[in-house]
Amino acid sequence: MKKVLTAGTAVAAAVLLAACGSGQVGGGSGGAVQNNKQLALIPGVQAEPFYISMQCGAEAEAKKLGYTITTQAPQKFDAALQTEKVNALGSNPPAALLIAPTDDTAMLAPIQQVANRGTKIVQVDTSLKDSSIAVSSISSNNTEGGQLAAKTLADLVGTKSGSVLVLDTIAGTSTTAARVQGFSDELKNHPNLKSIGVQFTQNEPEQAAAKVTAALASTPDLIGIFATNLNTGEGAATGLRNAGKIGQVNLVGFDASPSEVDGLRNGEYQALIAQDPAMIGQQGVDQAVAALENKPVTKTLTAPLHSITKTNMDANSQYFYKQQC
Ligand code: T6T
Repeated sequence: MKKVLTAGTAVAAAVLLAACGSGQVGGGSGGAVQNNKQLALIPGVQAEPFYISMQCGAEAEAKKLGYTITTQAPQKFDAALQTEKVNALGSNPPAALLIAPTDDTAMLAPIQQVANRGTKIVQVDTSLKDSSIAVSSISSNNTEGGQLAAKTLADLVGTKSGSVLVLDTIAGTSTTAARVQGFSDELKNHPNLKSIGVQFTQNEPEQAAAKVTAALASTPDLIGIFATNLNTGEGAATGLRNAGKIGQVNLVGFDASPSEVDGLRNGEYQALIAQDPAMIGQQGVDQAVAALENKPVTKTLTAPLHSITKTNMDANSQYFYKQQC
C-alpha cells in the first residue's frame, strides 16, 4: 500500500494509517529489542539542513511517543562512511533504525546485518533498490518533483529556446536519480528546451560550480539548469555568479536550505522545489513505533513537495529548512 501525506495532516494521517486495512506489515516480535525504547537515525550526511530538519521532526515525534532517538551522521555523503556508522550500532542495536541509504546497492549488506539482530528498518528519503528489508519507506515523490521542476522551468522561459543542463549528485542515489528521470521525461513535452545531458557532481558544490562554468563556455545558448539537490544548487549558483550570468540562465533547484532561500530572494534561483523533511522524520518515527508496538504499518509513504518562486516564497516560509531545531 502506498499513501500520500499532505502538509498539516500528520495527525489525520496517523489515524488513517492506524485504520488502514491492507498492505500492512505486522510488527512482529523484536527478540533482543523487546521493551527497547531506543531509536537511531542515520542520515546521509552531517550538518546539512535537509537532514537537520528531518532530525528535528524525528526527535519531536519520538519524545511525544515516549521513545528516545540518537543521530549518527557520516561526515560525507558516502557509503563507506555511512557503513561505519551502521556497523557502530554494534552488539547493542536500537529497537528501530531510521536510515537514508547513501547508495541503493552498497548499503544493503550493512543494513541487513542490523536487521538480523532484530532491529526494525525504516527508510527515510533515499532507499535501496530492494526495499523489502524495510518495514516502511518514506520519501518525497521524487519523480514528480523532477517533472514539476521541468514544468516550472518551461513556464519561466516561455517561448524562448535553449539548452538545459542537469546536475545530479552521485550514481546510486535513489532520490536524485528519480528527479533526473522525472525531469528528463517532462522535458520531452517542451521541444524549445534541449537537454545537454546529466552531469554527476559527487554531491560537492565545488564540482557543480565547475560543471556550470564548463557548460557556460561550451553552450552559449544555455537557458536553464536543474540542480537536483541543495549541494548541486549551491554550486550552480556559485558557477553562475562567477561568470556574471545570474538571472540570464534560469536556475531551478531542489530543496530549500537557508542559502537557497537567500538565493531565491536575491535572484540567483528562479524556483525551488521544497521537500518536507520534518514530516519525513516524523513519519519515520511513527512507522517505526507502529512496527515495534505491533500496530499497522504502511509500507510506502509519500511526503508532499512545494514549488516555490520569489513571488510566493513568503507564504511558503514553513517549508524552509532549518539549521537547528
Ligand atoms: O535533496 C536532499 C535529499 O532528498 C537527497 O536524497 C540528498 O540530498 C539532499 O539531502 C539535499 O542535499
